[in-house]
Amino acid sequence: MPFEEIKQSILDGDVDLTPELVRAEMEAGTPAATILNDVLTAAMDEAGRRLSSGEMFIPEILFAADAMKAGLDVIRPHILDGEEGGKGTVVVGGVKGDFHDIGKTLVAWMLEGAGFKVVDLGVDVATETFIEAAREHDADIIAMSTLMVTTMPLMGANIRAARAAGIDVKFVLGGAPVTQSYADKSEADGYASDAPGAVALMRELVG
Ligand code: B12
Repeated sequence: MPFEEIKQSILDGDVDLTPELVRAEMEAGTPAATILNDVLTAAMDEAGRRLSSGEMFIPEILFAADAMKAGLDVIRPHILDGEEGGKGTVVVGGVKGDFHDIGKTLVAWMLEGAGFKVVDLGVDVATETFIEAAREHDADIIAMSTLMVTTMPLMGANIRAARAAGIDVKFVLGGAPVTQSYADKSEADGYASDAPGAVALMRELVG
């Protein structure tokens, strides 16, 4: 079963075999979105499960993340939907103290593919950096990502700080622990649970 083989190569942290297998799967006609959701993301979910259960440790998770990114590189040109309609500038970043970058990067890529101008600040982004970048690039949206409950409150704090600084942008939140109800409580303008949802929401917000 090729899907299982690709997942295994990610869990093994094999940065050479993973892109090779993903390329073969693409050539066999499997849609990029299927590979993204059912294989690459599923493999990272399994890595997370194994991390929680003590079957995998942080260094192995890092290798798995690198293998997943090598697979993502192969499908990157195919997950950009190229549809018209993305307009506006989005500043994207992971909040201070959070180094998880895969989901945030995927969101940034898909926004770019949808026609948005994207300023990707990376991860571990300080409040002032979000604010300065939004000013400098005259952004329409600040999109923040976090994967940890410990750093999640920073999202609300960043929104309050940016509004207090007089920044006129919309705020979109995302990342595994984030929920619509947290976004509402933080007075964000929106939340999406995945990258395609992020694109649809931001199209609506700048529409
Ligand atoms: C890979 C990984 C790592 C790697 C990160 C490598 C990298 N370059 O990113 C490393 C090894 C560095 C790491 C470190 C740690 N990790 Co870690 N990690 C993961 C893991 C296994 C996978 C994350 C991932 O990449 N998923 C795949 C991507 C595609 O999914 P995603 O990020 O959720 O993104 C999607 C959506 O959420 C959404 N999205 C994401 N961002 C945004 C933004 C916007 C605006 C929108 C709209 C949408 C959106 O769209 C994305 C695409 O569909 C998760 C477990 C899991 N299943 O999530 C744990 C996990 C997130 N890590 C965890 C923890 C605790 C840590 C550590 C503290 C170590 C530890 N003690 O376990 C450190 C913290 C380091 C730090 N300060 O940041 C916990 C967090 C628990 C919690 N809820 O608070 C998790 C859940 C594991 C667990 N079960 O305990 N980790």
